[in-house]
Amino acid sequence: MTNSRLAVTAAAFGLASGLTLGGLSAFAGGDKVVFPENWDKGVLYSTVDRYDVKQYRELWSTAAAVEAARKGEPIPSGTVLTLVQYKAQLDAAGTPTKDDKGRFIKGDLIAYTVMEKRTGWGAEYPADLRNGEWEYQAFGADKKVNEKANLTACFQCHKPHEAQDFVISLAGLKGTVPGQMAAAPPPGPGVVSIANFLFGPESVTVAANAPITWHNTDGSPHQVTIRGAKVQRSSVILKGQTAQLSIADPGSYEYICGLHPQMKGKIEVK
Ligand code: HEC
Ligand SMILES: [Cu+2]
Repeated sequence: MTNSRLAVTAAAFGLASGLTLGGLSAFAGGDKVVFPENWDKGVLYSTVDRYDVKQYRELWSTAAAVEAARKGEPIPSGTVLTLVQYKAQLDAAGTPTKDDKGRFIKGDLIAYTVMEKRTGWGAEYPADLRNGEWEYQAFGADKKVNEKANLTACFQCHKPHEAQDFVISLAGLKGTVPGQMAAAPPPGPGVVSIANFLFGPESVTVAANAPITWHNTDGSPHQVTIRGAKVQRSSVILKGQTAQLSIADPGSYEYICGLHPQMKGKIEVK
């Protein structure tokens, strides 16, 4: 009796909440990822200032993965990548304060997100969601699993990065993050600069089929994703890099950053 009532409730809830509940049962694989107690014994391979959420983030890797990536070899089974989220320290106006290198300053620890790769993992997932042999898990500052985390979203957001084994910060792991900024393209009607997690100007007007150029000045990667009947995605744009897209049909288009969906811009095609 109790069991069948539970089943009915779960089914009804599943209909109402769609992906989330489906996600919980489909992604029970997250339980395979235990808290990486030795995360800070590995390699700190990158830090990220997140202007959008006012966080300072550290990206840690097990040593063997850094070694493999720097030799151009595949990321080995047993790799654990730990993203540690801290609040950025803020001034009285709520703006992140910066150190003498212009970087955010670490405040309170908020949470950890972890991805772990092991031979044979992920085989049970549908192809449109599977991230190779990676599993994902989220932990609170207390190192306990964050039961409210939507693990489906981890798979969805990392999925477009299949060509780099789903590791968005792979350039950092390889140590190929460009230290020197490439020259910014000369200003023009279709040129957008990305700085501090903002597109500037926010709105551009271009002719049909004319190139629109984005130049990233942030330490964090970005990826332009234009919405419309046909979704267009740029490559992942690292610091100092540019990417170009063009649109054939006149109209108004909205776009976001595929990595930070709260970043928004507009394109008018005449
Ligand atoms: C909205 C898109 C998005 C979602 C959802 C997302 N990530 Fe990520 N993830 C990123 C971006 C972008 C980076 C690069 C670092 C940064 O900007 O913070 C990243 C980096 C990481 C890294 C460091 C290795 C790498 O791939 O660069 C780990 C570990 C990670 N994410 C785990 C998770 C886990 C676990 C979840 C789900 C709880 C998750 N992510 C959900 C966008 C996302
Ligand atoms: Cu972005």
